[in-house]
Amino acid sequence: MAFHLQTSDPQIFDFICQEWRRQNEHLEMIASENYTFESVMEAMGSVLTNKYAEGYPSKRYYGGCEVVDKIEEIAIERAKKLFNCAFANVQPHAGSQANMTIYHALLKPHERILSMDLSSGGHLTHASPVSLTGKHFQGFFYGLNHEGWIDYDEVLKIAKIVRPKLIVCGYSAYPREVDFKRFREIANEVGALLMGDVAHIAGLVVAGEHPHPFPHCHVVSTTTHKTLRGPRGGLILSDDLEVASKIDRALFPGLQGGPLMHVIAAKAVGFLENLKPEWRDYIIQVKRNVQVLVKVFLEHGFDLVSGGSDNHLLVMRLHEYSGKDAQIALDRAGITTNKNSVPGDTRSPMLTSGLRLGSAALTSRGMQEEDFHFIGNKIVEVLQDVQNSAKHARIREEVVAFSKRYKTYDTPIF
Ligand code: DSN
Repeated sequence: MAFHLQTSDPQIFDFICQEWRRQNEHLEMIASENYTFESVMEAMGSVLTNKYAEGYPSKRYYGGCEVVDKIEEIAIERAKKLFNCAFANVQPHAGSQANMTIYHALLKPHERILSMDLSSGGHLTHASPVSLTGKHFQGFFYGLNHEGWIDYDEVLKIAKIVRPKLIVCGYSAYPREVDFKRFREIANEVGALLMGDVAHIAGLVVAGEHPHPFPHCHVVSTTTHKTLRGPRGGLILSDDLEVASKIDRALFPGLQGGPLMHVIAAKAVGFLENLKPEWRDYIIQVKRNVQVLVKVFLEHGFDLVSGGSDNHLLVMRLHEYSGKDAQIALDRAGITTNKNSVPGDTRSPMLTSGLRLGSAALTSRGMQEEDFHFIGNKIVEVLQDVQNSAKHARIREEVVAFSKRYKTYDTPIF
């Protein structure tokens, strides 16, 4: 197939081909990444990118929005059906914007947010001091107990002292289930609103494979690309219509300008996939595949935060070498992961003492338990000899040969 890009900008075309090859040949184990559907990429690469549509369906600031209005309405309806709630805003460009919108809608400047600290698995936009969210609002934090679990009594104790306006639950690196009901009880006890950031677990939630944030959360944010496997983007959901109208105004005109209609169409396409009965089969496989990794790592004496996993990811606590060393060694072997801080980490965020691994992307390529057994053992071989580049290069040959057996996409672009 000939592509316009190939002749108009061969340099960028070549880099896209290189990245396509990388995605085919490597084992993608970053817990927040996935291989989206071809249909999603087709919608994203469409003429919809040309259209400005500031506002909301039937209330736009531009003419010619009759088609994109229908697309956004479909995306909203599918999101509401998927999450079984009364309101969805499909316009956030990313999860960060979704979170900022929620704070902008529901809090006044400098009001208090209580969330999990970064090193325990929280997110920058959960009022971390280095994020705008931590400068405009006051962030207070809870962590994990020594075994790596949320201690809900401890959260309540902190909430009683802090008296936050908003409590955030839902994380970037927490391998266990979130008890939204318990969080709501805590929020009620201190008169706080409860926000669920389900970016990592959204695919599991809609499959019925993780407890649901509704009816417990007042508002929920998510990304659409991680375990949902849709396009890169954000989404805000609520069952409370008072919260909903504040969210719409806070997002536009409060925070964003023109919505990305090509991405909104792609979100709709992704949601349709998530609504299919086979979505649950995929998520069940994602969870089974993580369990294989847990078993292999525990058998080889590795230290896992909380001792295991209930979801799509696990976090390994490293002792003799850093997360950075582990990530680099695995990169050399063709296995893509990310270093991650762990509770009580004494190394800097650039080094860390942890490694986060997820199974969603490789499960999308069709890999199953026996494949994850092979992968787990390759990871062990690398980590048992983290400085041995020659050994990593040999493992890389095996990994590339193995990886090529599982298709990603037929063509580098559409
Ligand atoms: N970058 C995402 C992750 O890796 O979890 C969070 O924003």
